[in-house]
Amino acid sequence: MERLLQKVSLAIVVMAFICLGAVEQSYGIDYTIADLGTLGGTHSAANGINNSGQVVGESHIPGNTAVHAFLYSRGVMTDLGTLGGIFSHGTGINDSGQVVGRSNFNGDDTDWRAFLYSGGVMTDLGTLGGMDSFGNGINNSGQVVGWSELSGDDTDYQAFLYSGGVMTDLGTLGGTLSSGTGINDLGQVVGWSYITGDTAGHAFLYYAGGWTDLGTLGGTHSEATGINNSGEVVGESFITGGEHRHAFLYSGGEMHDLGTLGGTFSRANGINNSGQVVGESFITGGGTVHAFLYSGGVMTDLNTLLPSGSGWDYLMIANAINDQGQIVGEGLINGEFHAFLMSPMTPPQQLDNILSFFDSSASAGTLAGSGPGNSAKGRLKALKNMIEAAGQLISAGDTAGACQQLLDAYQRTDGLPRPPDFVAGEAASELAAMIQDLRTNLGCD
Ligand SMILES: [Ca+2]
Ligand SMILES: [Ca+2]
Repeated sequence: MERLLQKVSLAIVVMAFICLGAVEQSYGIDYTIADLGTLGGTHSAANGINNSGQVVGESHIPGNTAVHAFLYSRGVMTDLGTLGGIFSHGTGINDSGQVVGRSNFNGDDTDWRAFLYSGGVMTDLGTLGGMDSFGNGINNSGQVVGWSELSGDDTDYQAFLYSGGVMTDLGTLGGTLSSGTGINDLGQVVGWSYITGDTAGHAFLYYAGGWTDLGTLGGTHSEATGINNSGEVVGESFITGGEHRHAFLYSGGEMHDLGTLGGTFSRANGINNSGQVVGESFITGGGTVHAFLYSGGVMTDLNTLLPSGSGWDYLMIANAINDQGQIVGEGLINGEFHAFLMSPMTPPQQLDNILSFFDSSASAGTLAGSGPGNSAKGRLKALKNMIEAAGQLISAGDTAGACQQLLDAYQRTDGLPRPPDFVAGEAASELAAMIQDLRTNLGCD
């Protein structure tokens, strides 16, 4: 009888543990987030990031009289200026710090040129014969893709590849219009193109003269926005029924629907070489866009990964992710939409963050030792010792030891009776979640 009861109570504990895990939706990595500020106006947005953490985008200038491309590097946002017109936008950056984008060039705000910014100089890449061109993507060889008008002004345009100082018309999937949106280090280009008869626009993959129609998720139109060095492509497509658009990931010759955060719309904007995808999605029905990260088969609302007390109202769009997992986009902070940079913490940073949270919560009184009098103080100190010991094991490279130490610490904060918790208070459950995140990041389970 006693054995049976033990088994039953163990089962309850195990079930409670599983339920807690499900509710927490622990992603495993804690993040820091930076407000990149503006060039003096009230709005900015980040569109691209390289593997050094340099960011490009666009920002209003003082007085909000214009929008200029910016380059953000080591805490400083630099105005890249324009080719002579009013507006410019930075759309992509490679690992050498070369920036691609578009700019007005002839004094007004109706004509555009693709630009390449390199070594402090912004260069007009010209066109395929018409007036306007847009630069959308760049790879580590400095090859640029975008679209250009073929003749005249505000007329037909097609995808171009700019390589070695020469702009080449890539053509189309059979229709009249196309646009290049991304290029990887192998020179594979993605974008969208009208198909024969101009009855629909489809996402495409172009390489060395060969075109692949990536199809759709069942609806009429699709559009690719990015490609990584494994040839995995992301974008958006109308789904079956034709009414709604969903983010897609094209890999292994198939287009996969990434779903949404709960609403009717999603769109993928970027992918890194680990296959992590970022984008935007309605969270309910047809309203309120939130930035998402899709990783390991799961789409996560980036807002659930914000550090507590970050000051951001919400993160609206994620536009790019680099190979370190750093994410850039646009969110609302203090009543203004600003460019953001989210960076995953390493395990040692995560552990320092846990200790800071521990100390600030203890001094604020939201975390206290459990039990009466001196035993409460002793338990609070004992738990901190356990977390510090885990930090020493991480530094020593003993991941298995750190995992065990962190499991012991977690079980003394998890709200479950066995083993008894060492701490209580409103911060205890967040502390438990942070410890569990670190365990996930270390690959403990
Ligand atoms: Ca024009
Ligand atoms: Ca416990």
